[in-house]
Amino acid sequence: MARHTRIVVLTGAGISAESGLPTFRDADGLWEGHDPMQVATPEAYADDPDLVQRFYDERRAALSRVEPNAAHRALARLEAELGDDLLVVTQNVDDLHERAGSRRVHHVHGRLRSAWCTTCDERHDWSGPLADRPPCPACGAATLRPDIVWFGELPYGMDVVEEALEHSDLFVSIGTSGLVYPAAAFVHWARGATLELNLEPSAGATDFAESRTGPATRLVPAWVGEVLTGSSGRGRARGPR
Ligand code: BV8
Ligand code: ZN
Repeated sequence: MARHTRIVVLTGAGISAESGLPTFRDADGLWEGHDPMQVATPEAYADDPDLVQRFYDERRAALSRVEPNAAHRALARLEAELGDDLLVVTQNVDDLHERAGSRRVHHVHGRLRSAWCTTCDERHDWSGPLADRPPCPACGAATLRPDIVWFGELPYGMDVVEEALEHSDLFVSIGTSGLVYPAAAFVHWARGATLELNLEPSAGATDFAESRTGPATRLVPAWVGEVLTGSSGRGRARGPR
């Protein structure tokens, strides 16, 4: 591989689908009959905090019933080779990237296994429920909410993402429908080559120089193999297909 290639990978729910976690679009899109988009808002939390806490308590509990898959593991392998030249930016709130061995993972929409105290603003690694209003380990207040970015809230670390995309030689989007912003706009922030790996072309497929379709557990290890053996995989230079 010539000059070291700086790669930014964006992942969405599709990369965790084959681990058994429902995506937003499938699982008939409903949670207990609620549109997730309706539960994942500060307004919903103000109106019915128990409902929202239960929504996230169940998803947090479900994490212990699933494992990372070949796509997560392939990205961990790539990080082992590329080190700081790879950054995984994920919309997912699950911890499967980290459990597969990835270290350089940036959760733009938060993490299920983290609780945020709205009194002292501290964040705490958390694996149990929150619906029973446990006290904050720092200030004791019963004001722990899921450390999740809800619709209408500013995603985490947009400056980190913008910086990484500006200096990236390759931007790869995996398992995302490209319907939620600002993540869906990252392809436009990327300065280098662009590649989409998705079960079906996403809403932004034509914004990518190359778009491959298929399951992540097949596409991602194959792409990582190409990068590590230097047989391209570094996507085509910019510009629509
Ligand atoms: C903000 C945490 C402003 C919660 C999430 C511009 C235009 C239009 C709308 C907006 C806009 N700007 C802002 C908005 C509003 C909104 C938005 O985008 N709405 C959409 C619905 C139109 N955006 C926001 O509110 C954002 N905040 O803009 O703040 C602001 C500015 C200043 C100051 C204050 C505020 C915040 C958005 C984040 C919300 N939180 N998640 C939780 O998880 O419960 S978003 C959540 O939904 C996910 O994190 C993810 O981002 C999104 C779901 O998308 P995907 O992950 O792509 O999943 P999906 O099911 O859609 O698709 C799965 C894909 O995988 C499919 O393509 C499928 O084909 C593929 N697939 C399936 N199986 C496989 C596979 N691929 C490969 N292999 C497989 N096996
Ligand atoms: Zn506190």
